[in-house]
Amino acid sequence: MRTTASIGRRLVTTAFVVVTGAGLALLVEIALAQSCCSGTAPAAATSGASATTGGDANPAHPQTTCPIEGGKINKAIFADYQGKRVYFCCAGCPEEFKKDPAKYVKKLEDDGITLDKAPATQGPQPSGVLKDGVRQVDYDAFRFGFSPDPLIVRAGERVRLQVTSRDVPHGIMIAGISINAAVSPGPRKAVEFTAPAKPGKYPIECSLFCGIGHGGMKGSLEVLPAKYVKAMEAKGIVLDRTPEPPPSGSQSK
Ligand SMILES: [Cu+2]
Repeated sequence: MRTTASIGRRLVTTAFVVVTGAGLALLVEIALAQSCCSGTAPAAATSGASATTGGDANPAHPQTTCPIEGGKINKAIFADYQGKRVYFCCAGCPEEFKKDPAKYVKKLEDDGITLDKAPATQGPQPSGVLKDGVRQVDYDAFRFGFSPDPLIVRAGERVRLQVTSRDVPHGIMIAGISINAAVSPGPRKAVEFTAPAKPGKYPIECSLFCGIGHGGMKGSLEVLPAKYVKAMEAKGIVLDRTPEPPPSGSQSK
């Protein structure tokens, strides 16, 4: 006798696909809900913020059907394309949509549908907080690793690590940057450097023998391309999760 316990379990996966072509940054956020068409997933509160900047002939109306399968949309399943949000009926639909998003968006809009605006999404987040133009990050060394890992900063910015060790003395050495700082348990100590102008991953190693796992004590510095940061900011996407307290609820430069 076989028993199949089917738990109504829903899993939402959010995948970011950032494609950067020549001068074209395309951000597609796909949210997949495994509760396919039988979807009992409660549709997110509909804040029908459909602006009416549409054409002349077609009276604008919000999206109600899936452009892929034609079913009733489930607002938990969507993809963002060029600032527009497209909803689907089934978990598999976003995959199909991704093959030619422009085609589906055009079709929807040709049908007089005003798509919801995609909310500003966030890409990879720089670590720590920005304070007086300096990125400040509490950075821990421990047997046998570093935290946060990766350490994420923007190209060319000034970085101040407030370092400490959770156990024994370590050393922080970052490839490509003339940094080799001793780190001891106790109060945090500031270690400053300017992030490389060249984006990419820079290995971080412990430079002080700290035990049997010393050789494997590695971390990485991830430098976000200035171009990427600019492109995100141009879209009104604020990359800092914890920016300086804004002067007045406005978005900065
Ligand atoms: Cu170490």
